[in-house]
Amino acid sequence: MYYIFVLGPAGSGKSYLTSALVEWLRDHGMDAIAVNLDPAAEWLPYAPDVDIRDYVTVTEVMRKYNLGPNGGLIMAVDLTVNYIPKIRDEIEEYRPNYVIVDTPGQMEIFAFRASGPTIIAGLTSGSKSVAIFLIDSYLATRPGPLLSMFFLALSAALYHRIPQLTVLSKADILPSETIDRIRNWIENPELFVQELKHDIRALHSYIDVEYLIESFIRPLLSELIPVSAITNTGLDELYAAIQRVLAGGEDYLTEEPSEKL
Ligand SMILES: Nc1nc2c(ncn2[C@@H]2O[C@H](COP(=O)(O)OP(=O)(O)O)[C@@H](O)[C@H]2O)c(=O)[nH]1
Ligand SMILES: [Mg+2]
Repeated sequence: MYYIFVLGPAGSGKSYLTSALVEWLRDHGMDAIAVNLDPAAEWLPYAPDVDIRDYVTVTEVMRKYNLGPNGGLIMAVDLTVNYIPKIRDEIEEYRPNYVIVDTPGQMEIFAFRASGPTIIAGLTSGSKSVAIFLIDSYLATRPGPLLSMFFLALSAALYHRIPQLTVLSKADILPSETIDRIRNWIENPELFVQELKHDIRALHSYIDVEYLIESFIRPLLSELIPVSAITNTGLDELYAAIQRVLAGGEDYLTEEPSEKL
């Protein structure tokens, strides 16, 4: 059983990608289940097989503890830790090949507080896992906002400590030349730095951007995989990258049958 955690800022496309990835895996003959860990989700683009909202919802928590929406979400995510054993039991009953985990909309509450990494470690103990960090195409066309997203991706990886892939989500909104330009930035950071210096003039006078990129961002971001959850473009490339992390490039489809024997 392999875990895939879908992470990214609010609105970056986590729930849509969860939906598309589960469908894609099923269409390719694998048993995949979708787990919703967002206690604030009102509507999801997929039917979750396992759902934290069966145990905790933000509305209940807000009422019970007299909290506003932000306090309610923090409390609800913290309370999720108590339900890990139950959620694990539910997941194990399905005996899936892949468990795709959709995480709370507000990633700072999930990824940057103790409860998020505790939930990830508690769910995956003994299973291989990978995180997919989504960078929204809307924020990737200019070097400045893209750099902020790189930092966010790096910060998330430092907290959860499982291997992480970086995805350019909603790639269908960008022309292919723009995607090529962004990918070129990743492959040639000196180009990225040049354009970044035009984009954020104030930055390079006191921060050594080349050093930051080469030392911190490049090792994490060896590739940026453009994916669309609307057209399904890039899901095959994403799957190949997931394979490289989880199964060392072996074709899992033929190497290891479903545990449902
Ligand atoms: N064009 C386009 N829009 C998308 C895609 N994925 C998600 N969206 C839109 O982005 C919005 C936020 O997506 P959602 O998955 O709910 O984001 P989340 O908060 O990260 O879970 C939704 O209203 C979708 O319509 C995509 O691949 N392409
Ligand atoms: Mg969502």
